[in-house]
Amino acid sequence: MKPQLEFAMSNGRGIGMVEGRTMGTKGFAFLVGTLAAGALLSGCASDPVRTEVDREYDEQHPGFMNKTGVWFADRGLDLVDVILLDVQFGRGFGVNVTATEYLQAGIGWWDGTSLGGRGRAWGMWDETMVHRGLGPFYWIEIERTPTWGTTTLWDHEYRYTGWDLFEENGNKAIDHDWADVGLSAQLLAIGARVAVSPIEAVDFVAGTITLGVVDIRDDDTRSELEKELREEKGLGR
Ligand SMILES: [Ca+2]
Repeated sequence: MKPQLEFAMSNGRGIGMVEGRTMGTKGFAFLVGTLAAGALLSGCASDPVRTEVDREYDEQHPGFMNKTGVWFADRGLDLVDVILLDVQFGRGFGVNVTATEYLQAGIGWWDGTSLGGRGRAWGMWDETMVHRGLGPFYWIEIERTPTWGTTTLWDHEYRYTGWDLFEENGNKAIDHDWADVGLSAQLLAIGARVAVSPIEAVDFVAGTITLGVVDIRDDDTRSELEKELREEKGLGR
């Protein structure tokens, strides 16, 4: 400020005028700065949950090594998610062949206990199931109650009656995703089921090649944290 005034005086101009112009420039710069900061802040404020997710994720997994560990764990779980496999004990009969929900064939009635895994969820669950159909017209009546296993298995409590094709997608508890390929068979007291999920395979590959940026199934550590926070704040997704 002072050197400018001296320069102005040495040029024989009025101090007030130069001072006014100087202040004016500064005022303009201040205004632009304020507007820019405001725009930046309002940009962040448009999704406060995301900011909080970043903060909490950093707090829970500080440093490069921790984040790398989480990334490997997420990829492992994504890979496990590709396979659904269980053995069944109970009563009934049935057979089903699935090559996506658009191409199925089968019939059955079953009431029993399953032991195995539904992706990253492992343990035992009771299941009753009535199913029959051909092609895309496949009717299912299913009720599943987890009884013992990993905590993730408790997300798989499920009940649905209707066309298999019209099941809600994106929910891991459902009978299967539209793209699943697999088969199951039950006879008298025992049964087995095996299926693979191409969608989970795509999720694994996408998470691997994008270093975890893309999470199609919304099931990585960071996505789960975001879901938790949104639920806490009642914002849903
Ligand atoms: Ca994933």
